[in-house]
Order: sequence, then structure tokens, then C-alpha cells
Amino acid sequence: MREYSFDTTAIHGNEDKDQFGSLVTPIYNTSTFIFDSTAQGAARFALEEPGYIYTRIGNPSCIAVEQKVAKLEGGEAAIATSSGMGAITATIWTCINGGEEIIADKTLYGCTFEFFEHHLSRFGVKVRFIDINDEDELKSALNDKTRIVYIETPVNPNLKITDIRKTSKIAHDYNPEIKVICDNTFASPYLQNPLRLGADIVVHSATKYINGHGDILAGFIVADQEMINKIRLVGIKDMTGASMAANEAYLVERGLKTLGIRMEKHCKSAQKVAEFLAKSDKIEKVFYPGLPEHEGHELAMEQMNGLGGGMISFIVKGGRENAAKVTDGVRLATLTVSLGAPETLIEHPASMTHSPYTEEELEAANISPGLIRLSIGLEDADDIINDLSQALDLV
Ligand code: LCS
Repeated sequence: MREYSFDTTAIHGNEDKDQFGSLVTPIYNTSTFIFDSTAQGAARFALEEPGYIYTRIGNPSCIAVEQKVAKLEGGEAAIATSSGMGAITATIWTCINGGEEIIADKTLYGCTFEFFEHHLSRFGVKVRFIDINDEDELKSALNDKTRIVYIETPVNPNLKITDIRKTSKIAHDYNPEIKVICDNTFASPYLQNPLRLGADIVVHSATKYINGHGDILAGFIVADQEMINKIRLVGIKDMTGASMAANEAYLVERGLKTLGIRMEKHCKSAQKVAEFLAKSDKIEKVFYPGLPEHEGHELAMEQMNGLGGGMISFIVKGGRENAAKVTDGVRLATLTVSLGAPETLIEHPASMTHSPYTEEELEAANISPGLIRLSIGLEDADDIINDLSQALDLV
């Protein structure tokens, strides 16, 4: 499916050039597309003739970047969405009915958790939150109502690693119709391709590494052609309307061209910063898949292209109060949520990204009150280390 290497595909992986031979995909700022005749309009609506209809269903700027992301993930097709939550909700709404069930890990991005725990339940969908790495727990949660097994690896915010191949096999052995959905935001397609490991659908917040510049919201869904057609016509067209706009597609395609070189630097610097943090006597525990002491280290190295990613979490000794001394004390790192930007970002998950979790749910999800999350940027690693070092001195 991918003719060239990752970096080459990120630059050349779109199939159509415009009639002027533009090097860069133009921004097709149009909400709708003109039909030559009523018969042609009818044929397009009936999906009997290829061609554009209306930007909510497809736009040439979006199709160009969809083709690239599909190839980079090893999927047949992709949909560009207005945000990561747009990708997640459009996919779930397409694949689930009232009375059916989803199995997910107890630890997830806060808004995904909130959607699963507090909103899907209003429509009669039950979500079973388990430790997805516990094989027995997974096997006993599977039943004839299960339609989706949902994983996020490395997980937001504590970088737990899930074995995509093993989890997909257990789900599909139970029932081949179950859709295994993997949120690949933290790894990016540069480090990990869940579809190649047995997952059925990949979702992304492209707000993060894929766009990589912290300036827009964006998302992607990648799967086989049949599933993508279904999600486009149900989850996107009718149930969420969460399509990507042409301006955003332009920026995402521009950012995507440098994903490979950016990820190399994010990972190299994160490894160095994690090794520094692991030596600090102010820190109780560091979570970084590239550290040999990380619980999922070996699996991560195998599943994630031998690299640990750009995200680090750590628990400061002394809980929430001392954590705030660090998050308030940094000078170079920026106190904000989100991740995957050129700037190093720092946040406190228990009070920010994971605030939808109750105290008990935070504990069950292994999100300690003293946990700090770092998105390592593209600055010089020594400058990031010096900054964290002076902030830890305040504890
Ligand atoms: N999936 C993961 C793993 C995420 O981390 C996020 C956002 C989303 C999906 C949703 O993407 P969005 O709609 O924002 O594009 N994560 C955020 C975070 O950790 N801080 O701010 C947003």
C-alpha cells in the first residue's frame, strides 16, 4: 500500500495534481461543487459517478492529505476530520447501536472517557472499563453484545503500553465482527501502525504530532475502504458533520511533510529528558516507554519502531502541592494542555486533561495527584533539562 518510504510518502503520497500542476495542494475554499447537469448531480448522489458533491462529504484539499495519511498508516483509505474528538465520535456512532457494548481501558484521554462514561450511556450503550492488558479480564468482558474494543497506546497521560497484536487477536478470535479501534495520537504513524498489527480502525488527534505546530484542531480516521465509506456517510455526513475544512487540510499537509524528522527529534530529546528525570531525588516515578524500567518497555520497542515517543509523565514526591511548584516554576516549558507542538508543554492531568475522572476513577486509572505530563518540544534538549532542573529545585 505504501510505494515509498515513510518520509517520501509524507511528501509525495497524494495521487492527484490539479490542472495547473501546482506543486502544493491548493486550498479549495468552497462549500459545494457545481454539477454539469441534473443527471450528473443525481448520479453523484447515488454514488454511481465519482466526483465531489459538498465539502462535508469530501473536498480536494482534504482528499490529498487523506491519501497520504492512509498510506502512512498502512490503511486503504482515510477521512480528515475537524478534530480528534470528531474522529472518535464519528467512528463510534457509525459502529455502535443502543443495547450494544464497548470494552475500553480504565485509562483514556479525558474527553474520550467522558464521552464513553457519561454520554454514550444516555443512548443505552454500555462501556466496560477494564485493565485491557489483563488477558483474563478482557476475555471475561467479551460477550455477544461487544461491538468495539477500544485502545489507546501509549495511553494519555501515563504512557501505559497495550499489545495491539495480542488484544486484536483475542477480540477477533472471540468474534471477527468486533471492531478494534486504536487511538494512535501519542505514537503518530511514524512510530506505530496499528492496522498492520491487527486493529480495524485507527483514529488520530492530528491536532498533535501529525500537524505538529500547535495552531489548529484536526483528526483522522483510517481503515479499509468499506469501513471508511460507511463512516463518511453515517458518522461524518449525518451524525457529527465533523469534516475537516480546506484551510486546515492545507496546514495539516504542510505539517505532515516534516513528521518523520520532527518525531526523530521529539523522541531523541524525550529519551534524554526522561533519563535526567529518572535520576532526580524529587521524583517518585518516571513513565517513559524508552526507559528500560518502564513496564511496557520491551513491547514498546517492538511495537513503536524502537523509539519511546515524545511524551513523558512523572510523579513528583509530595503530591499535588509539589507538582504545582514544578508546573508553576518552569520558565521555558509552557503551562498548557495539548501536545506534539514545537514548544515543550507541561500540564497537570488530574486537574486539567483528566478532570472528567472522579478521585476514585483517577486512582483506578493510575493517574496520581502528583503526576505531571510533559510534551517534549523541538527545542534543544539541554535547555529543556536545565529548565526542569531549576523547577524541581523549587520542591
Ligand atoms: N485522543 C487523544 C489521545 C488525545 O490526547 C486527544 C486530545 C484527543 C484524542 C482529542 O483530540 P482533539 O479533539 O483535541 O483534536 N488531547 C488533549 C490533551 O491531552 N490535551 O489537550 C487535548
